[in-house]
Amino acid sequence: MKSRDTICALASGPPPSAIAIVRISGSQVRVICDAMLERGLPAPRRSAFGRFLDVSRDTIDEGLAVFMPGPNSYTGEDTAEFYLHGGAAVIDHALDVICSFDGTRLAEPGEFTRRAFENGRLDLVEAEGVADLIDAETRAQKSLALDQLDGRLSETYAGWRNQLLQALALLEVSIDFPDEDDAPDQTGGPVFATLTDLQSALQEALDDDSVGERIRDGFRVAIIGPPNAGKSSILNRLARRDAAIVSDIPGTTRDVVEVRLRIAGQIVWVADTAGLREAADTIEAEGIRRAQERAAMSDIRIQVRSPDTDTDYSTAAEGDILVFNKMDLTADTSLQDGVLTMSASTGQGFSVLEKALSDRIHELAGRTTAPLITRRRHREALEAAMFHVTQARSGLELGMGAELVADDVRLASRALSSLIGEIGVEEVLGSVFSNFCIGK
Ligand SMILES: Nc1nc2c(ncn2[C@@H]2O[C@H](COP(=O)(O)OP(=O)(O)OP(=O)(O)O)[C@@H](O)[C@H]2O)c(=O)[nH]1
Ligand SMILES: [Mg+2]
Repeated sequence: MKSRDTICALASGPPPSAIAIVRISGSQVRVICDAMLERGLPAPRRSAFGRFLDVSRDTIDEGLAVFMPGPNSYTGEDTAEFYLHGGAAVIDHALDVICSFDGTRLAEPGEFTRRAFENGRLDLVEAEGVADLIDAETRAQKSLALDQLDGRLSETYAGWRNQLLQALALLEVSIDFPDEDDAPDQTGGPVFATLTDLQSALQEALDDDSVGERIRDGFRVAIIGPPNAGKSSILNRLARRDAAIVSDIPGTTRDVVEVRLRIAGQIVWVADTAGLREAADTIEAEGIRRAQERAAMSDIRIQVRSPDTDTDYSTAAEGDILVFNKMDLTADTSLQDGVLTMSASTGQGFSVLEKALSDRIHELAGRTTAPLITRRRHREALEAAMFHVTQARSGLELGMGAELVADDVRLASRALSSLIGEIGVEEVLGSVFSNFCIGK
């Protein structure tokens, strides 16, 4: 059976590196250590220095080995780590020898963590936290991942699920003894109170402006406005490189040109878009459609106008950053309040735009309502739970029977159980773990 195989992988970065860590997990770990380490299996959780040998007793390398017996290891199985010199030949030799043992093979991406999950060492939300921690580039992403990894998020979700299970138990009493006074399925009763609390907790979690998902995946900014206003020039200044083509021909940018930047300690995707006007041809029309779509899905829009375009900002929404570009071309800057004047050519006023953008991102990222949803999967599960909690609560208000209400409570609790990976997750597991790196 595949899952009973012993697995091994390079757990450190690609060679050459100062040190390479080769990780092994499974029932063959003791046998492998015994055979490959000149001094045999080390004492549990103590590092042991010595030579690593292949089957012909030739030296693979010298280094440290640590043995961590299951079930108190990362995967829950017997695990070993070899610390070798980080050269490609050393690593290949070591992995070849390890894989020559019976039932031993190279691990698939995320397979160590998948075993940890299957052996109850982590729940699914925590396992996703591991992947996010490894992928984290910003401090904000890192602390989000750590909150998830240390179980804080899972605790909240499991707590809500437990409240639902208690409500369910009470409803089942009502189903079994329908004629009791003070039946729990009354609007003044404990089930109603629980559902009311949960409804507002779930609502608060869902009304988070997607801050967690944005910190994890990046905030989105769109630069929009009429042709020739200098949108692409502004993108290039923000990116500090010539990411988009600039020309004096109106309608130069046709597709969305996106750059990934670091602003206010966050990952930010800034998109330059096609100038908005009556399109000259079908390609431009498609570009404009994409521009509008990108603007609609963005967290922040930079509305650019210039002396050679209209200065109408009436299509701007609240929170958009309004920019009047090419200030070097005009003395007339009688503009509405709050418009930033700048020149993408000379750089004048550009730092004010950068500051405005950074402040806005800082403000959006700071809108934290705990717990933060970090993935679409989580949002969908919480939305399903919210739907059924709301149904159950209005069922009670309408005096529907405990049986019908119990059905919704059960479905809400199932949504939360699947979120933390307790039930019905086989198809989810594949997609979660395939995004891990090998060796984790
Ligand atoms: N004088 C001056 N010219 C500018 C400034 N910003 C951009 N330009 C020029 O204006 C022209 C249009 O600039 P782009 O950045 O291509 O404008 P755009 O808004 O992306 O235009 P489209 O892609 O056609 O929608 C180019 O010739 C730029 O060099 C500025 O601040 N001052
Ligand atoms: Mg352009």
